[in-house]
Amino acid sequence: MATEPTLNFFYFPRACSLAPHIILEEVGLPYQRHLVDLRKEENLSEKYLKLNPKGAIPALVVNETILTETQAILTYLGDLVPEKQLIPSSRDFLRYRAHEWMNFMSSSVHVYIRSIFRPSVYGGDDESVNAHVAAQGVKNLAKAVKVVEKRLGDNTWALGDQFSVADAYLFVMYLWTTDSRIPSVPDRSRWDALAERVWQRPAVKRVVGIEQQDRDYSLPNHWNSE
Ligand SMILES: N[C@@H](CCC(=O)N[C@@H](CS)C(=O)NCC(=O)O)C(=O)O
Repeated sequence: MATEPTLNFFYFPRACSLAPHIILEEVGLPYQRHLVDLRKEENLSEKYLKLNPKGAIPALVVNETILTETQAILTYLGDLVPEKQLIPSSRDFLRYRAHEWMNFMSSSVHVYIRSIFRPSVYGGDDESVNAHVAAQGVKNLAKAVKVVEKRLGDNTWALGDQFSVADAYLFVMYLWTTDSRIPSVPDRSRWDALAERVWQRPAVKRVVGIEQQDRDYSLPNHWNSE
């Protein structure tokens, strides 16, 4: 491999940044992690906004250049170490399937769950409007869950037989679906099984352990969290 890039990663525990955090550990190259505490609105600090005007995590600084958006970071990291086969090459149609999954996670599932967790992002200050936004979010999520179940089919991983960046993303969105703020979610036994397989990976247990030191978050009870 050519000279390894210097990687600085900005994250918050159990946020969407968990997906690239997992892949950074899977990749195995050195990187520096930087907690951006969303509870303290550190993402809106002058210093962070100078780095990332979007005021969001994740962000990955590659040498001197910032890359944002979970899907873009996952793609970059997967391509960084092709021998790990974390994302198929452009000669393989499955690469586009990986993008299909990742884009569905970022543009639909994440957005629906955000509308439940933080309806004011869409509804503003009006409580009754926000109640409608959240209720619609639950309905939208239910439809998306059914799509995920159908598309997973009998596959071991999102792309078939090989773990990929798409699975890391599906893992995080699955964790969010287990949050008590979501009143109901349809049966998602295939997604559940996939998330549990992701959880069994040593890199994933390592990252979750690291993140839980910053902010304790719960995992599904039936997972063996030894
Ligand atoms: N489209 C972006 C969304 C990033 C995003 O919304 N990140 C959340 C955490 S999951 C965040 O930083 N929120 C802070 C805020 O909106 O104030 C991506 O996929 O990376």
